[in-house]
Amino acid sequence: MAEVADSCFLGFDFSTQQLKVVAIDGHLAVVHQSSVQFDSELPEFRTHGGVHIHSDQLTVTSPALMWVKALDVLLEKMRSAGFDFSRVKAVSGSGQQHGSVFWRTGARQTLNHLDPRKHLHVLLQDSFALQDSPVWMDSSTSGQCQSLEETVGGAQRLADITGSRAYERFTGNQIAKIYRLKPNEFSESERISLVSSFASSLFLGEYAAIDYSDGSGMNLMDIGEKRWSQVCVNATAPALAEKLGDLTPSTAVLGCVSPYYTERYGFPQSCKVLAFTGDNPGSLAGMRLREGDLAVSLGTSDTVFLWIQDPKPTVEGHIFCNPVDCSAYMALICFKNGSFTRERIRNECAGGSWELFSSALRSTPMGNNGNLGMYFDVMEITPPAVGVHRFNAEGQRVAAFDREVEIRALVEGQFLAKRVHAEKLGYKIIQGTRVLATGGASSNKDILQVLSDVFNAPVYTIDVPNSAGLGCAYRALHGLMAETGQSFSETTRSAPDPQLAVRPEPGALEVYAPLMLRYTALEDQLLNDCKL
Ligand code: XUL
Repeated sequence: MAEVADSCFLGFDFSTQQLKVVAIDGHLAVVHQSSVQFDSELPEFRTHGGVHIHSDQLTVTSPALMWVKALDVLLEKMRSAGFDFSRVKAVSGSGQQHGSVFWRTGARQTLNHLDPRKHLHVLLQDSFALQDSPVWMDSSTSGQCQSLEETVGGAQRLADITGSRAYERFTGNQIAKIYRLKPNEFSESERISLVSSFASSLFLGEYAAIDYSDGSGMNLMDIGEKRWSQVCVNATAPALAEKLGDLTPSTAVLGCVSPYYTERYGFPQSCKVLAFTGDNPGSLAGMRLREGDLAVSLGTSDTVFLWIQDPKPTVEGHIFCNPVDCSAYMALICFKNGSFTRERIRNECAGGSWELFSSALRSTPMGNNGNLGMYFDVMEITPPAVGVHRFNAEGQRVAAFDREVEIRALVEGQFLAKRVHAEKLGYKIIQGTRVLATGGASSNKDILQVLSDVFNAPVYTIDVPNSAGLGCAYRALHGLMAETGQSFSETTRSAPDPQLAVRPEPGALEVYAPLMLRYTALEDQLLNDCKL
């Protein structure tokens, strides 16, 4: 298709700390990338890491208008860089999962009539009933979680319906909290979007439906039936279903871009908007995950995800609908203490230098001579524990490690947790298993070496660190091809394969198999201590 070859497809990623875009051509080659950092480029919103942590330390929000302004800045940057918007045939994107945007009554009208002479953030400044959107880092909704599980018939029952037990960051529990604490803002809202469907609404000039995959992160959707679960919606807030709107398959074309983009930036009128989804589902697409692969994303949060056909939800981890194949699912485990914690230890133990951090990993042995650590700077999701816990080879608690030992203990502890919890979800490492790494820290070979050793499997990376944006650019292309019945894997067949980064060191299995058992036992002990 010559027309497709000359075309361009955009994937936006509204993540916690920045907004990014990846553009690919019809041959799947990346032709443009840009980003806007919230803290440094939009300092007027006074965020730290893209968020505001409130004084209770549990409530975490981001200004919805900051995300809108970031889109203005990004599109202007692309224009200044000479990006030719007239070639864009389709856009899609992703957003940090679970976050919610409360649109004020009347915002639909505003979206429908965007004046192309003005910036979006000027046009939409009065469009949010809640200025500060709850985001995935929030852990202030324990009460709501407890009450939802009780109403539905327990944690496992809720997981059977929605793919997850009640989690504090999941959107339904956040909405229940807003309904209770801010009833006026709740009733002033005519639509509640996820960050992803909010972002697609900006492009459509109309409220966009929530897609099945990101919708699975709300504790509100029946993931088998792919519709809102009546019992969950009713338990969350009154008349919620109408504020949530419809759900849509993640592979659906939602419509064409609003005339705003045609007139202001020169997008073609026919440019399609494909359903936006969550950033982890977007990464699954960007990594072109195959059944049997395990993907590890090393970002603000660290996540592990797997492609599964026949899900069996448990009270640990999450099952989401698959973003590229509506008949499949994905499993996801999220670890909140990801790059912030690595950066803290780098600052404290390596003078802020990744080079020194890496050399500490190179100069310490696999297994760290039995020293093991768990570093939960903020309340962790998996396992639900907080604080820094260090154990020496005899299993005794110690207050501190030497700097180099601390660095290895952190990285090993983070990866042991990932393997232990992936295996609890039924994942098995077999001959041919690939660990696919993505996210900021995936560019550090020494960190990847530890990952490879702990999993005793080769680690692959993809060239573009922004896998969610890339995945959504692929999804945008697939959205057009899907009309011809083509599968996602066929559409992306010619994309560059992940590159082998590192292989496990000889002897890794012997070192880490017993450490996995020790880690599991120490984690159990920690959780028991927390309950006392
Ligand atoms: C996933 C999760 C995080 C966010 C980060 O459940 O909460 O990975 O999606 O953007």
